[in-house]
Amino acid sequence: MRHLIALIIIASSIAANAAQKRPNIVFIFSDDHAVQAISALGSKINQTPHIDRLAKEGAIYRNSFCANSICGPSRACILTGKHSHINGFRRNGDFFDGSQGTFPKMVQNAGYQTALVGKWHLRSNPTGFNYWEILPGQGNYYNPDFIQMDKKRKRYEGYCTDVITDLALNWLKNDRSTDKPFILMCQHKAPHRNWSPHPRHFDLFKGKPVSEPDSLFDSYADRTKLLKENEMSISEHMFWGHDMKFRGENQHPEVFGSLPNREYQRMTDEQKKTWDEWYEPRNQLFLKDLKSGKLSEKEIIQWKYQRYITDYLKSVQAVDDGVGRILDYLDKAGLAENTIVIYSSDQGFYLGEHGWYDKRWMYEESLKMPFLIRWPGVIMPGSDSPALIQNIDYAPTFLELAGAPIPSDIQGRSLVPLFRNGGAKTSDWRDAIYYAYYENAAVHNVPVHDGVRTETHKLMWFPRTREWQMHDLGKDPSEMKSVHNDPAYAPTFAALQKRYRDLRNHYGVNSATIPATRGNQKGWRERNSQLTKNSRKGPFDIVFVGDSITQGWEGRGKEVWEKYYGDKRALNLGIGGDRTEHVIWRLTKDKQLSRRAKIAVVMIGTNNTGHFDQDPEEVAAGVEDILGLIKKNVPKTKILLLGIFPRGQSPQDLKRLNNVMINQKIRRFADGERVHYMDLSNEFLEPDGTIDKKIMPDYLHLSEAGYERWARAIQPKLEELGL
Ligand code: SGN
Ligand code: CA
Repeated sequence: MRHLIALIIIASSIAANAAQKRPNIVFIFSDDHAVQAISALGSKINQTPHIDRLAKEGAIYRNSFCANSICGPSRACILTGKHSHINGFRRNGDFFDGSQGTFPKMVQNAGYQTALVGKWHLRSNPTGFNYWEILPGQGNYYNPDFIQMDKKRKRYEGYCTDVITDLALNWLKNDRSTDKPFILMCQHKAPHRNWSPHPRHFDLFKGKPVSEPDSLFDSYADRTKLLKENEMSISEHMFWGHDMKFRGENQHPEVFGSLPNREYQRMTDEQKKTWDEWYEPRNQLFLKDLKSGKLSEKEIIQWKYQRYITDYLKSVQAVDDGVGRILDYLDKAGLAENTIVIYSSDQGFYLGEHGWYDKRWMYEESLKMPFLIRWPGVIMPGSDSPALIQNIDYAPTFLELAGAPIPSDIQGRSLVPLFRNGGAKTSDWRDAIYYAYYENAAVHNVPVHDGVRTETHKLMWFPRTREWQMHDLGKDPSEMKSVHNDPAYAPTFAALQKRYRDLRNHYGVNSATIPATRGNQKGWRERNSQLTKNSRKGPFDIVFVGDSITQGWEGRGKEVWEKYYGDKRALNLGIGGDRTEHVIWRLTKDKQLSRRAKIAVVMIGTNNTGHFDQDPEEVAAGVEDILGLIKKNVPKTKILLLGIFPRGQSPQDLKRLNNVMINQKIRRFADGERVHYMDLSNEFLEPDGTIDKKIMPDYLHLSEAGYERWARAIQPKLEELGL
């Protein structure tokens, strides 16, 4: 009994201490470090003793996920606590709006010092940091340049992972003021492609080939047909110099892509010498075997895998060394006790699973993010949490730790209640996470998809092919066979679909408003760039914005266009098949309609109805965003918004009914000044509400007579608006 009381007193004094003194936070964050390459999380192929220390002295979160498995987006989710479609950074190459609410600014306001070193990759400069020093873009492994706070670049000779650790330690030791709590974000480039190790790790796997994952030779059967379109396979998408570290010209274009090793080009002569001494003899040996023809296709892939995985794991090793140095310093400086240390990485990575490197897909290996945390006195050493956590949770967690208020529009949840609960789920914790990947038409050719993951199952949706995919993670942890069609899983499938719909609602995901490119389709790509070019010729008297019905002014509507607009400066911005989200993309990304136009005629949305039976409310929001963009991009332009034309032969046509409802909503966007609205339905409908083929041959697109009616109907309004 006495012991118990003593324990309670100690425990409560630890808690009181923690409450009084706000903890420091060291957030060590790497790039592309998969959980399969952390020994504390079950790696079978490497040892990470220093990262493992966090697990021993703190907690691991096994069910830790990203919201969008790609670099910039993951970082934007972390900074804002919001999903990509809300924080606006959906794909690499987007520009992060650093004026929005981010946790660094908020903890700074709450009295924290904030520091950031290493990879950033959000294009805009960091905001909310007392000190920052970042890699430009992806950064380099050897002799990296860093952008300084005065925007100048500075080159550090040495190995990037070590340089970043040095800079972090230097700030801790020399630059911060000791009278305030701090958060330090130490963000490595490693082990990102092209996986360039430090010489001290060259011999790490000498004579010990790394074991291969079971799915290295995945045939991509029994899942979405889009799997086969990937361009991230070890068998086909490894580059001669860049990935495989051969020198000179690609001697085997039939086996390797051609791209030189740019890291090698950055090395000093001495670094090159050390590098060559290790790589060259091994390369020559392989090339000799390859030339002699004695290697089977399988053996070549196996060699590529070994080269890839060993370089990757060696790059990881330097990160682990860096974690060790930081933990040592915290011990020595007496900071360990009141400093929370977190290790994480922007997303996971394929280490040969499904035959891949890279990430992006919603499969476990890249959906997962490592999350290890040590918080002496609060988190029980050795805890292992099953709770589903996500990178949108980090911002609210940091805010709570700093004693700052958590804004109500943050979508993630603070993890602090879990930390205080021994990692066990609180009863109100989430039962599923939502994931969305948006990079259509990008490197590695992974399709847009989204989905949900519960503790036991995963559901994915591929809009391009309109395919569902579902996995029972207990029975099929490697996700080799979709069971969405299996009758035995019908109730689970229905439940997951409901969870998917509800979570999309919960997080405000409306694909009609999320800019989307169709750049993976050649025809679209070509027309789009043509339109972008045409739009530069402005100013215009009149511009038509829309889909195939608008594009048709160049087809069946050609002569009518000539008659009505031939003597005007008129521009057609219609692309067949476009939905609201594609027009939004065009108006933002390609800046179509950035030149002055007197009048913009907008008619869009029938494809949202036709392809997905999308909810009228959602489509209307897409139209509203388009109006907003035009208003913003081309001030003074008057907008003539047209109700979506009727479709389908009969008035009972379900898609037509959807359009009717959308029109009921969008008519309200007219303000009588900038935006004017007209519904032309009566021009195209017979008295009984049917459609005559003479007007719409396919009950969707207009005939020449149809275009005549369109032009005639809007002419008075156009004149009123100044045409
Ligand atoms: C680079 C890599 C890709 C990688 C992306 C995104 N190619 O483009 O393999 O998927 O970065 O990575 S490379 O030729 O530059 O190595 S991310 O981590 O920044 O999202
Ligand atoms: Ca990354």
